[in-house]
Amino acid sequence: MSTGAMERDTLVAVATGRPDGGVAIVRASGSRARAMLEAVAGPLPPPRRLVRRAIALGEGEVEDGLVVFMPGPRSFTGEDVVELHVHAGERNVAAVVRALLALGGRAAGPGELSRRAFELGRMTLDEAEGVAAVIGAKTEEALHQARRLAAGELGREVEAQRRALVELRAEIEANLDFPEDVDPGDVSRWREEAGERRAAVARWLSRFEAGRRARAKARVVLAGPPNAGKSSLFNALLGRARALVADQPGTTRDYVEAELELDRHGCVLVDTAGLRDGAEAVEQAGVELSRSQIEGADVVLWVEAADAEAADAGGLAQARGATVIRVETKRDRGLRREEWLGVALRPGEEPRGLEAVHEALRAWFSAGADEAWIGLSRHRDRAREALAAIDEACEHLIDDEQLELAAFGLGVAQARLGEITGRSAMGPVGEEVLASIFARFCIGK
Ligand SMILES: Nc1nc2c(ncn2[C@@H]2O[C@H](COP(=O)(O)OP(=O)(O)O)[C@@H](O)[C@H]2O)c(=O)[nH]1
Ligand SMILES: [Mg+2]
Repeated sequence: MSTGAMERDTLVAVATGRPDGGVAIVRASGSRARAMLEAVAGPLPPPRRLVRRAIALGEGEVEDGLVVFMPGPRSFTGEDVVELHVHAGERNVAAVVRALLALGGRAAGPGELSRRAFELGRMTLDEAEGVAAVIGAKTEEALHQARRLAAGELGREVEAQRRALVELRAEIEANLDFPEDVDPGDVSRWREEAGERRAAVARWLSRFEAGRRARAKARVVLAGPPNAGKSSLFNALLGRARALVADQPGTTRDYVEAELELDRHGCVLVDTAGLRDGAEAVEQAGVELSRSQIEGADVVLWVEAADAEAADAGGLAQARGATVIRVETKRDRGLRREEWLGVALRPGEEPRGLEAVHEALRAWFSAGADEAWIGLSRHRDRAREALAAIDEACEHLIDDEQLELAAFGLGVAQARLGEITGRSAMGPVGEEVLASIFARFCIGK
């Protein structure tokens, strides 16, 4: 559209999801938004007030809906925004969208509205990522962290460190013209200051894993020899009979998945075929699947029965970084592995020991949960780079001879931190990065 140089085209998007409910919201953002609203629904209502209007869709078609006008810059995008709340339903919504497009709008792509909000200074990049995370949250804890991110908690913390680096660098640079006049006491003070910034960033990084673990939907894989009671434990943990249980070994061949929620955490519980060698072809294929499940596990519940000899636990070698929780089943038949958790899940009897297994899983999730850093992996990567640059700067903060290099290192660190919020004049975020972040958003956001 060839409008004025500063003028952006007006985006039109359905803001509500699919499958739709009773109401759908069609949103328009841009310089033409208010004219669009006037054209379809008459005089502009007072700002931010939802009013009922007859919405003219062309060819005499009229929709009865609610409309709201949110003048920029106090709107989601920072531009004039209008919303039409109409009856949901694919055809009806499409008709409303068509009417707005006919008035000079352009259909928005994924994340385009959020991107405008970022470009017009309504949101920082980390906050926009927080909004996307709220929408994508699969567990309560993920939602909780996402809300904090969207509210700017991470950005403020990062910005405080970035500002401190800016000040430190400015102080050092003020001395660059006459480095020989620099007081050695100043150099060691600068070094100390840089060390504090370093420690703050290192602390974020050390808490990243705890944050990721707390919000992730972990894969908890039940594994062990055939007939150990894996499927029985799987069903008992879920509280329903999902997997087949039988007294002949080799019953479970494919792996079976089910969702399990523990407090604010979610996990995918996976029951697998018992590990043994020399089974016939189909079962052997199942054993191979088990091994790859163990490989992808966050937690392995390794199961052996109290009435069985120690099994070959070689399969556990596949459990890369996973935490292994050992459970002895059939405790009603004896006790062989005292230090393991124990359960008795005799068919038809009250299950015993389940709570301890749930508890062990909860403990895994909440390990360091109060310590959780809400940064996403993009934030972690930039923080790592900032840390390396501060380290480099520290190496040069030994005497008056390398101050320029030290200042340079601090500049790099400050730019990397600036990329987290996208607000730094020193570290412009590249188009590619922006495109990849906003492409993950949904249309209408
Ligand atoms: N007595 C007793 N039998 C159990 C227990 N857990 C499982 N079983 C029985 O052991 C057999 C194998 O159980 P299953 O869960 O299919 O084992 P899987 O092959 O490891 O999946 C079935 O007959 C179960 O009823 C238990 O705690 N006590
Ligand atoms: Mg089984």
